[in-house]
Amino acid sequence: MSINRAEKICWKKCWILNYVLAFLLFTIWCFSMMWRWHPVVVYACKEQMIYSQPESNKPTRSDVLILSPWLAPIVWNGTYNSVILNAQFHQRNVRVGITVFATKKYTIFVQNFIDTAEKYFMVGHKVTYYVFTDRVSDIPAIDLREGRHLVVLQVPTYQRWQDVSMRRMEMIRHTSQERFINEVDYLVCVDVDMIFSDEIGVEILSNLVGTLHPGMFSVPRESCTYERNPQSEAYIPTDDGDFYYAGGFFGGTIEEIYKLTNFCHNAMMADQAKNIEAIWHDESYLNKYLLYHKPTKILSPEYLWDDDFGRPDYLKRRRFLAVRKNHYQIRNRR
Ligand code: 4GW
Ligand code: MN
Repeated sequence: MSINRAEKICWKKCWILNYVLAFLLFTIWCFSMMWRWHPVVVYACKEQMIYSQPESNKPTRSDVLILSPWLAPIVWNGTYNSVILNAQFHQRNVRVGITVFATKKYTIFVQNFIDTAEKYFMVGHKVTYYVFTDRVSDIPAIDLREGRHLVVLQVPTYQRWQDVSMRRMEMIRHTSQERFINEVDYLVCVDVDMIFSDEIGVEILSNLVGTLHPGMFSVPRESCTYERNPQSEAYIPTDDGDFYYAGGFFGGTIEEIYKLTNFCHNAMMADQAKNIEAIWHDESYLNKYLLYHKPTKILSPEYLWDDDFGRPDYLKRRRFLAVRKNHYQIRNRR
């Protein structure tokens, strides 16, 4: 072989090597781009979240109880991380229903209730508002964010206001079987004379949820305004009771809400047959139920506050606030 030919082969080899090298570099670059931009890879990235590590020797709150004696969390600001919780509930594609009753003049509360809920309630999750009313045409059309719906359901008018409040249990029970079970995973049942004024998210979701009444916070059990008549189905003896739960905010899975509302409605009907009505109506029956069927999560008064109770130190956020109402105007006239 002549020297010239050997040189030619050597050059050829070099070119091939260069091509192989360039190809390798290009492949590495492609992979690095894919890692950043490819949707599948991006999705995988999402699974890795950036958040501060929980510190095993540092309690999140030391001024309030954050765990019940049956190990149900009591939800306070500072005790949970929304980044983690949102990712967990998004993974499950969870659907949340929220029920409110607005009969007679209480329809005036609906607009503000929904407007503020759009800003603060379960943002980024699937939400259905169920508005129960006897005045369907009074319910305004409201612009909702993506993934959120409004369902208006016609209900009868009850003359006595106590019946308006108490019959909510019967109607929630009925609708649980009829539609909630097919449409949502969790239900949140609240008063309508309220506005959202700070975030309320998936931290409140659990099998069975009760809320600490802002006016009965840390009151000894014997002073709680439970029903004390032993003849009533809502009766709670003075040496019994854990917390006093508010009638204006409870929740849970549809199955648990069905059981709760079924108990409360049946107990009310049994009392009615004996000509008895518990002292705080549906709230008294709710307290009886939650005493013997312990909630799996308890919401602090951040989740149901009334400024009439002031601004105590332990209250870092006011998430859901009672609207001051003109009782005479709102209740007494048609
Ligand atoms: C007295 O005349 C009334 S009317 C007391 C309650 C009434 C009422 C209540 C009403 O006419 N229409 C109505 O839809 N409700 C629902 O029951 C509404 O969802 C309201 O939030 C819930 C409980 O009543 P409330 O908010 O007046 O009770 P408090 O003052 O204890 O939060
Ligand atoms: Mn209310």
